[in-house]
Amino acid sequence: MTSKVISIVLGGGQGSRLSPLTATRSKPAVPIAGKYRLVDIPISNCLHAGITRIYVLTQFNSASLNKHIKNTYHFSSFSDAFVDILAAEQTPSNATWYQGTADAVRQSLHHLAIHEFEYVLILSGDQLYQMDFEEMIHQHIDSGAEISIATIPVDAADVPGFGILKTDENNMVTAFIEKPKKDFESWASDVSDEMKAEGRVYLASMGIYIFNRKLLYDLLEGNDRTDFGKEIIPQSISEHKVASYQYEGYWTDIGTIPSFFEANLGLTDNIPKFNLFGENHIFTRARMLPPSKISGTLLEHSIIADGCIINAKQITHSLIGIRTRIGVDTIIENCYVMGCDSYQTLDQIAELKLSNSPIMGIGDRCEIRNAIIDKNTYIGNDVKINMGETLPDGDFETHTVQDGIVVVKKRAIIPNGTVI
Ligand code: ADQ
Ligand code: ADP
Repeated sequence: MTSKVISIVLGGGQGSRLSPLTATRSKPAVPIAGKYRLVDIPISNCLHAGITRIYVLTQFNSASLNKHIKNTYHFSSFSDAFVDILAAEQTPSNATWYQGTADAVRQSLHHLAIHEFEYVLILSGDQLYQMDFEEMIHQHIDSGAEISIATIPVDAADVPGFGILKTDENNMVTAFIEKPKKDFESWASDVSDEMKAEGRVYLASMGIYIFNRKLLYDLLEGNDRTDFGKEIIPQSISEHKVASYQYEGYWTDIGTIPSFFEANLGLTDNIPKFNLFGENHIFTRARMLPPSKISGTLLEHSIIADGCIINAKQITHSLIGIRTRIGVDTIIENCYVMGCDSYQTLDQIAELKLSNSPIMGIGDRCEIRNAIIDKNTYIGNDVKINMGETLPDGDFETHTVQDGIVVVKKRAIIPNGTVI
């Protein structure tokens, strides 16, 4: 059945919620878990389900996204599989960026038209989860629905961030409200005892939809509705057969700096909620990197990616991304260090040291806490980040602070002895 499906990954609007990580790259290209990119998550879920025709819609193209997709997703020339990026483009009929999720899909319909398919699976590009789309497709077909929405029970605190819906005894959606801010008690549903015990009694849309081909065209063509959550879905409930596909596994938003940070650090738990080691692992680019070399470091609850050279004193509850270099006596706690795109040569390093300039990576005797360090940064010696009182929010030349999390910007140079 999944051979009749085309998948569309919504790779992000103009939103700056992941800024400054998205300052120079498109959202799907944001690195996650030390060696992957955000887009690898929905793509891997599709591939595990046998859905092999995938479009990634993004507001702007970045070299890193193109390179990543091109170097990662290779298929036999005898198959019809592909992962293609569709960046918002100017065409004679459209001069602007995608106006919203539905508009993004509308603008890509002419690319879909050349394929044979019956169902379109629409996915968000900023969620961490492992879901069996094959089962969802089967349920969609068996129920005779025209639209299916993946749903998850959430608690009252989360309700204002989601589309909330009600279902009948056959799991058909009877009512939908996008992100209600107050007075939503009557939207509680009858959920499993386990969910009830956690106070998760509201059924939220996960922003994952299956549409029957014809209906999707009917809903998008000849109008200018821009959004699925605000317009298309609420307006479809009374006119079409809309099913809920309920999911109770781990699923989390990674579209904001705090949620992105928490989801990444969560991977260092003893038994993480998201399993990188299981059968449904995440695909990514196979790089020819050397193994990591570590000396004199006390490592606790940390993930170290390939190609690192680490001489730190202590790394606790942190992820260290590919090709990271960390100097002696440095302490790193609660950090996601994304790593580097290349190594500096010994000559380059010697030259920088002569002029007392930081070399790529993290220097000696640093202390860094609660931080995301973007790629290709030069953090000098004796740098202290977030070691004092909680910092107020702000945007500075080399870094930002949001909810106490310092994000050091890509390619930032932090001179020796800096205190942030
Ligand atoms: P949100 O996630 O808040 O709510 P939205 O901002 O529309 O909705 O984003 C959905 C996905 O599309 C995200 O991955 C986003 O990055 C991407 N996106 C947004 N605008 C885009 C654009 N112009 N071009 C390309 N991609 C774009 C939605 C639903 C809710 C549901 C939550 C679940 O509207 O009903 O509860 O998802 O997270
Ligand atoms: P990212 O989104 O990962 O920060 P960029 O758009 O900066 O990526 O880089 C695109 C690609 O260019 C990287 O994946 C990397 O392979 C390559 N690259 C970047 N900087 C260098 C460099 N100094 N030397 C060699 N290759 C580089």
